[in-house]
Amino acid sequence: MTVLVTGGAGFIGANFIFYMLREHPDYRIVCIDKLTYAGNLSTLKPVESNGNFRFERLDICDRQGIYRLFQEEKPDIVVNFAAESHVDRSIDDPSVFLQTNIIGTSVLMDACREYGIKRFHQVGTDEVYGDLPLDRPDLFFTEQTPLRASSPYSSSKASADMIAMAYHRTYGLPVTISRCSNNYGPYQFPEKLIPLMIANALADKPLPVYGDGLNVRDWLYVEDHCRAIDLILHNGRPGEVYNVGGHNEMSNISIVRLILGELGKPESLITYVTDRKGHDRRYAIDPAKIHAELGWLPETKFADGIKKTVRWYLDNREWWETIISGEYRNYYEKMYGNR
Ligand code: TDX
Repeated sequence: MTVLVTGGAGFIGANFIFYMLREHPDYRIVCIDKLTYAGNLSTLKPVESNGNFRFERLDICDRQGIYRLFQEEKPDIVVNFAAESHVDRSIDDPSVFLQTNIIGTSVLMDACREYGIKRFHQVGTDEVYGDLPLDRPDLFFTEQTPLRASSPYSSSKASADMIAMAYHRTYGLPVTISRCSNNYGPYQFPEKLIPLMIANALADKPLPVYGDGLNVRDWLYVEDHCRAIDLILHNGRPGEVYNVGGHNEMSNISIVRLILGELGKPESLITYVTDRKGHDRRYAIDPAKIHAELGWLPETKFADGIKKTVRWYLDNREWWETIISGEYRNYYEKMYGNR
């Protein structure tokens, strides 16, 4: 079985590769990644000498390159993690989001049509459903919730989902889609809430909380997400969407306080800054379908997952300190300098 993993040098893709090589030691994993700012080859160091692993630097928008790779590798399964994923960057400049997330996905699926495939899995996001109000804790996103994306990022992901389903219906491509809630864990790029707050707290820098800090996200440990995708690949039904999330809603401010507590840093570091434009209020997944059909439930409790994550960032300072000392510094200045 050959699995092509796109975006495998990014946070969730890399964790998925580790998971698959561990759980399916007889599978061949071919990873492609454009190596944008968010993709880091050093992340894949632990598997680079594994005989069942191949890496190639390749953009999913590069049709010729993708077709050549399909000819060479004849993948049985494609799992598409490759995406521009940071909402704030998409507000600053949507164009690359549309290019990679929409056009790139269609190029991959064209290659699947051309060369044949057992499964094309699109890694989606709960953000395609828009947001829920804070005062209706009884509401959750189900697979039937209408798409109502708010940001350029989430609308590009919603577009990709619709195109994937169109390829299923029109060409019979065996497509599945997962829509997961916010992930956290090792190797997450420090522009995202949890690693950014850990890095700032360790440097005694202000922790920039957007708006009133009461926005709610539904957090899932990355390995639980990887297991969900593995189950969908093997037992999920083509043409189906599976929501993935663990009923673990938390406000941003409570996460920030928890991180400060873990690190023994003072709450005086918390700084409220201008809100994100169009900021989604609350995400909350109803995972009933994946639980009923595939038996999936999250295994890592948030209290344990966040401890493991903080520990990982403490033990792997070189990984993220290299990142925040480079090009990312310009981004940070631009986003937070005058906020
Ligand atoms: O500095 C910050 N301060 C802050 O208050 C940052 C970076 C974020 N926030 C808030 C905004 C959100 O309410 O924290 C929350 C989480 O923010 P992000 O980490 O940027 O994630 P989010 O916008 O929720 O989107 C994430 O989850 C869904 C991923 O980035 C997406 O790729 C995924 O699809």
